[in-house]
Amino acid sequence: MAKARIGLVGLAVMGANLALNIAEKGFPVAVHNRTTQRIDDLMAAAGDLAANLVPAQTPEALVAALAKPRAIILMVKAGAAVDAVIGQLAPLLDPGDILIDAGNANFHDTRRREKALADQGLSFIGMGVSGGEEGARHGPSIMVGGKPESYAVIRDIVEAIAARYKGDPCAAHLGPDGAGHFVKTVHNGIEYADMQMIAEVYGLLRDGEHRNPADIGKLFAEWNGGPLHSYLVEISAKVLAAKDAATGNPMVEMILDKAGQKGTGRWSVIEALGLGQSASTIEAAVGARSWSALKPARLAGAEILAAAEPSGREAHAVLDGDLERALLAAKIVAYAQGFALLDAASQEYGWDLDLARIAEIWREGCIIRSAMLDDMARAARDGLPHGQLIFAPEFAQKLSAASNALRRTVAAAALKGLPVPAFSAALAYFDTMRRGRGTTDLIQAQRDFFGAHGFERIDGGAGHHGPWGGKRTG
Ligand code: NBP
Repeated sequence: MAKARIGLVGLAVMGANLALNIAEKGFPVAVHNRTTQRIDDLMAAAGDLAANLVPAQTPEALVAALAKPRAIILMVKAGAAVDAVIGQLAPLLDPGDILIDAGNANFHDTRRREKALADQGLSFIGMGVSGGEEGARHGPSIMVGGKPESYAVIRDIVEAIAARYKGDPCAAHLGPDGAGHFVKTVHNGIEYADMQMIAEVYGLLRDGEHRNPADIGKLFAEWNGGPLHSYLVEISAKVLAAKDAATGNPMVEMILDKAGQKGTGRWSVIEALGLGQSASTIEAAVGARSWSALKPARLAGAEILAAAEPSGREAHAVLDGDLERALLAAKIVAYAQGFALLDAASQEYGWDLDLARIAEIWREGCIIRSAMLDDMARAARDGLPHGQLIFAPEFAQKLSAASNALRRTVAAAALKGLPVPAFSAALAYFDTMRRGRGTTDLIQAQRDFFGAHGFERIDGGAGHHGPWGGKRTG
């Protein structure tokens, strides 16, 4: 058999499906997995596509099966597994060969690996892949970071396997070293916020309006036909309609309310803070998942804090129309914060990220695909006023029109005693950004009082001190 065009290591859910996708697009792909049973399983399940798969039982066999320059995709667990596989493969490769990490790596690791491999004459591509199992098999969104000349070697394969939006592949080379993995991280951060906001709507309807899951699911299905059209709203409708086969109960009610997280949401928040930003909607979503893990404490809290049950007298019903607009407004803020974070990182690391292109490759294939992304791409192409998506005319108008619905929703939630951390964060950001004058004049005064930090005066000049005198501590 002729040499394979590309190799793939790691045949769990994502890797196996990506291998089948590559094979289906006509590229011979050599496949390897540490536990070799997975290789046999893939070959057995591949059907006709097995003709384009080259099983390699060892790393040596994998390398021997590849045409030069060799390109090998790693689709193993993020973290130590990636370093382990690189450690096995790198000594077997020649200068000019390319390793491509397609897992959810922390972009700092990607930058480190790129440097280390460059010293050995090897190229390293950090490639974020979104779309889950289905996306990997039939077309994910692919965010690439690395040297353009390395990407040129695999570009035809990447574009062939990616999702398409009206014919345009949802794959792009976005910048050097860690740029692709950073964009994937922020994608996941936005995903966290989007999922949390949808869950907040569910909570308000379930606990505030006593609606059943099937009914709430129908509402999401309706919304999916309008401006909220998105993969996450669509699957939420399906999830809420599903029944548990064992009990006949709504499936969602049989699921323990404790969510896991693997790191990308948290990394978005950490990076945002490190860059002097606050992606507060993402932070709220990450925090909500952490609180969800405190199940025993929350059960205890329900007893200990029972006296704090709100009277509910002042609370008004949350209207479906308000919720739809509130979700739209909050989602715009989450995406805007994500884009602001991308922009800040782009400046910090000199990546020159094209925000419009990023929005374009998120239009299909990825988990946050939604009708809004095409409009966001257009707004970013036109240039974001002050770098803010929420100031782009179309979004400023949408957000302003929906803001009172968001306000009523957050107010009703507060009066009913129902937590809506992501909605609240979105509203606070919106209200902060629409006020020219904030309250940090007092903070500056406090800082000067105890620490002689000095402040700028509104009538000019920095380094002023207030007339507080006395003893300063600090
Ligand atoms: P997992 O993240 O569960 O990783 C399992 C794979 O890693 C197996 O092939 C396993 O080999 C291999 N592996 C491990 Br663990 N340690 C290894 C080591 N020391 N040496 C060699 N191989 C090792 O698989 P996944 O869910 O398919 O995800 C793969 C990557 O894609 C991850 O980075 C994930 O974050 C990312 N991702 C996942 C999704 C999703 O929806 N699942 C979506 C987008 C991105 P073994 O079979 O021998 O144990």
